[in-house]
Amino acid sequence: MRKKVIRIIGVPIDLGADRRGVDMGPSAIRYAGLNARLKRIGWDVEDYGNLEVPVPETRVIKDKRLKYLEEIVAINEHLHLIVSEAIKEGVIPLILGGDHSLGIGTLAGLALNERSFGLIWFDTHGDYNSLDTTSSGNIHGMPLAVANGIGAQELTSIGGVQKKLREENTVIIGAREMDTEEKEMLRKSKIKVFTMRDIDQMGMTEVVNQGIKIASQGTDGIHVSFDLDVIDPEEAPGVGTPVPGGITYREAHLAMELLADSGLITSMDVVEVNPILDTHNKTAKLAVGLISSAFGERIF
Ligand code: EXY
Ligand code: MN
Ligand code: MN
Ligand code: MN
Repeated sequence: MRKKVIRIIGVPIDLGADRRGVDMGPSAIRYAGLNARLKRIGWDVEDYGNLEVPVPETRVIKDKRLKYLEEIVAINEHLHLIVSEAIKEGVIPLILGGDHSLGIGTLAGLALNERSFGLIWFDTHGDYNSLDTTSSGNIHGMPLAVANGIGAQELTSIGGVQKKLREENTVIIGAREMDTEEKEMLRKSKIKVFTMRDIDQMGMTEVVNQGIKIASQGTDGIHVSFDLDVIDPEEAPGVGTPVPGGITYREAHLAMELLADSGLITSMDVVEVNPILDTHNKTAKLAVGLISSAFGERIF
């Protein structure tokens, strides 16, 4: 029986965010020893390398409400094909960011396949803004809305169908900062949002168990989208949009260990590691630890 293969795909994109530096996330995570760590826990690891990110020569912002739209469309068009190919070949795509606008291509690629997926989105933010609601114009604040068919046509049309995700199988965990209209839009959807208060009151075990139940109901597997800014900036300072009051190092590991126990993870992306804002590559090292926990590393 062929050992399960994890295919690492680097997407050094920083165009979806304001702060520069998150394009170095894939390198920082590789330098933190990702490949060797996954091999040590028994995985066959293929490294696809990095997608080409077209760095606009002049970095001209044509539309303030959709910054670097053309470049971000180009990258996510390419990414969705790579992700779809990985699923078709029966390997597990592990996408390293780069900012969360890459979630558009990942989810479009997953949706191209007949196997359905549930989605657990670990994030401080809702990433549910659209052309009409964004105040920053940063596309890393939009990927979940885009995957639900909401937003600029250039983004929602990547990968053909408009809606990539199933709202009733989609969960956000760790929310603690959302824009007003974004909140309204999310409330109108069937997406389940577990805020930091829910985690405080219910505990991470209960939240993740409920999240797994929702994401696995009638689906063939779970995609985990892990935005490092969900973790408290004291423990993960190297992120583009740090917000105090996040989940702890241990809560993050517990969540990944519970997901590993479920055996339901079929793909994962890990985003928003920004080494410039980090100390001693601490955030990338934490990302490697969390990925290892998600793929079965055991404490004992
Ligand atoms: N909601 C704010 C915006 O839309 O600009 C902040 C978004 C941050 C998004 C990061 C990826 O999680
Ligand atoms: Mn995000
Ligand atoms: Mn975020
Ligand atoms: Mn982010």
